[in-house]
Amino acid sequence: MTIKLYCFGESGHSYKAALTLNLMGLDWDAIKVDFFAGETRSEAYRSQVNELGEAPVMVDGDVKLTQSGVIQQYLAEKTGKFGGKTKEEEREVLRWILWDNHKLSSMAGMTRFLMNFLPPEKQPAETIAFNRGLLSLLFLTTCQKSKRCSLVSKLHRLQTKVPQSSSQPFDLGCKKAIS
Ligand SMILES: N[C@@H](CCC(=O)N[C@@H](CS)C(=O)NCC(=O)O)C(=O)O
Repeated sequence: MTIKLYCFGESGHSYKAALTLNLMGLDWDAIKVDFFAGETRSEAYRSQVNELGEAPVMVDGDVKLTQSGVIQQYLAEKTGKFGGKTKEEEREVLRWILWDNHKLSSMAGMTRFLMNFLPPEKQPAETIAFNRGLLSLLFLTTCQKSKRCSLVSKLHRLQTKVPQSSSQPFDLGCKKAIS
């Protein structure tokens, strides 16, 4: 059965879940959430999709999950990819998922939105500059710890840059990540 992901292209957390699905080679469909028309705040969305009123939400048969980090963990278990082979490695993966969710994704997602989806005259230049400075430090830390600088800097570029034209909300961005 094809996995479904409730998501929208402007959402950094949705992007992260979509990227994970693509990197794991899974078949999935995007269900576009009309965030800017207030869909996530609607009674229907909160009662049927996610009581927290957030995206992404992943549905795999009977399994419905919210929180991008939990979605990543579930997909790692399902595919046996990227989740670690020993308990120690699993804990290390969880440690980075928690760090990412707290420190990195929210900042990267918000900056990606401000830089790419607001009209130029509405972009808050000072906030963007501040966020980018902080993100550079966070990516530098990640880079030094993981010793995988080229992958980390590639992800940095991808997280804040969005393709200008794409028929599918996530196609271009995600496919570029693995090319
Ligand atoms: N910690 C959550 C954050 C999800 C989140 O904040 N999603 C945003 C879109 S990027 C959202 O739906 N916000 C709606 C709201 O907070 O009302 C995750 O990792 O999935």
